[in-house]
Amino acid sequence: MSGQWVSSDVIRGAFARAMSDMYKAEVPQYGTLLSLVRQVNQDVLAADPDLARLMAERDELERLDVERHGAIRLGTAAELRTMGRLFSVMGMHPVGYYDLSVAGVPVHSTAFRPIDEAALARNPFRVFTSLLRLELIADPTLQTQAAEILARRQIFTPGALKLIEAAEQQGGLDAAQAESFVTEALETFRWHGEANVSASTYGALHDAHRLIADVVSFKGPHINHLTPRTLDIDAVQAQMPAHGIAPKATIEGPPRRACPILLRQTSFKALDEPIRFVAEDGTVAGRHTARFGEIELRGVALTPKGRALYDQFLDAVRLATQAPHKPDYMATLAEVFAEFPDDYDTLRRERLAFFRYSATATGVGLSGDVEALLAQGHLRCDPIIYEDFLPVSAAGIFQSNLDSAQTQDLGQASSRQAFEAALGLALNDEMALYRQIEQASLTAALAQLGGKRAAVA
Ligand code: OOG
Ligand code: NI
Repeated sequence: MSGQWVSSDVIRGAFARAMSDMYKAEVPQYGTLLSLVRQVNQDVLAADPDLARLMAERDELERLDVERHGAIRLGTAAELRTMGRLFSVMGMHPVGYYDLSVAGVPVHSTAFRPIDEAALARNPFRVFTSLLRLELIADPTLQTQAAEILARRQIFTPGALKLIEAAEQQGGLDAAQAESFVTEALETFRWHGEANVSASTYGALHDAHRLIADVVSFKGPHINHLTPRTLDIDAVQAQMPAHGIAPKATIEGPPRRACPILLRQTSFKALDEPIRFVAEDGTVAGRHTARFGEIELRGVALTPKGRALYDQFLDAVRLATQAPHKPDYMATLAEVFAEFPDDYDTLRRERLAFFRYSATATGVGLSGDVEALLAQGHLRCDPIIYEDFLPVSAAGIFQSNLDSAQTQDLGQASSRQAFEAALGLALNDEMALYRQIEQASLTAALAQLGGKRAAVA
C-alpha cells in the first residue's frame, strides 16, 4: 500500500480511543472501572516482575493499556454489510460465528478484529457484533412492523459512507480523511435518548424480547459496553463494590489458573436510563436498560482438542450445578477444571493450546526435533493469546441483563450461512488463524536456526 495513506492500525487506535472517551462521558461507571483495572494491572506487574518481563518480550505490555472490546447489535443485513465495510477501513475483519439463539437470545454474531500478529500487537480492538434475527419474533404483525421501522433508519452518517467509499476506491485514507472518518464513524455508536418509536410499540417489542426493543427502538446501534483487559479479574471483581459498582455474581469462563486459558469475563448491571418516546404531541418520558460495563482476562488460545475438553468440562459444571442442592458455581468450576492441565509444557505437548515459537540463536544448525531444540534452549515458545469470544460466556453476559423469564431455547437452527450472506463476506475461522500464527512462527524459527525443514508432529 502506498505511503500516502494512514495505516489501518493507526485509524483503529484513534477510533478505539475516541470510543472509550465517548463511553466514559456517557457512562461514568466505565471510567471508574478503567481506573480500577489500570491500578490492579499495575499492582500485578509490580508484584510479578517475571510476568512483566514475559509480557514485554511477547509484545503484550504495550497493548494492555489500550486493549478493549465493545459490543453492538444491528437490525438488518444492510446495516451489517456496511458495518463490515466500516470496520475493514480500520483493519478489523469478521472472525468466528456465535449462535446465541440456543441461549434464548434472538441474535447471531461475529467479532470484528485485527487478524495479523503485528496489527494485534499494535491494538487488538474488537467489536462483538450481533445481528437481530427478526424471524424469531413469533407474532407476524410485530415482525413486519419491526422490519419496517428498521428499514426507515440510516445508522451511518453521509460523511462516514463517503469516506468508506473513498477508502475502498483509493486503497486507504489520507491524514485529514482518517481524522474525519473517526469522527463520523463514532456517530453511529453514540447513545440516543430519543426512541424512534412510541411507548406502546416499545412495549410490544419489549414483550417479544427485551433485546428486540433495544435494537429496533433507537436511531442507531449504541455501543452497549466496552471491556478493558485485566491481569487479575478476581481482584477487580472483589474490589468493584468498594468503588460503587455491583458485579454480576459469577465470572464467566474457566476458573482462576496458574496458566490462564481462553477468556474470563464479568460485568456490572445495565444502567436504568431515562429515554423519550415518540408521542402524538411531542414526546413522553420512559426508561430503558441496555448499557453496562465488563472486564475480561485473556489467556492462551486452545486448539480444537483443547477447546473440546474445555466445552466438555464446562458442560459437566453446568450439569453439576443444576443438581437439586445447587452446589456453589465457582467452587464446582474449580473442582471440575482441576483435571485440565495447568502448565504450559503439558498444554503444548498434549497439543491442547497454541504456541508461538522463536529462535534464541542464529545458524546453530538443526540438531534433532522441536522437543530437542526446546530442551537445548535454542527454541523458545510462548502462549498465543486468545483473541476471540466464547458463546456460553457471551450468553451469560447477555442474560445477566435480561429477565430470567426470557431465557428459553428459541429452538431455531443456527445459520452461519445466513449470517455470511447478510454480511456479504465469509467469516474467518479462528482456529485456522491461530494455527497459521503457530506454524509461521515455527517455520521462521527453524529457518533462523539454520534448518531446512520443520519437523513438527
Ligand atoms: C454482547 C454480549 C457478548 C462478550 O463479551 O461475550 C459480549 C451484547 O450484549 O451485545 O460482549
Ligand atoms: Ni463483552
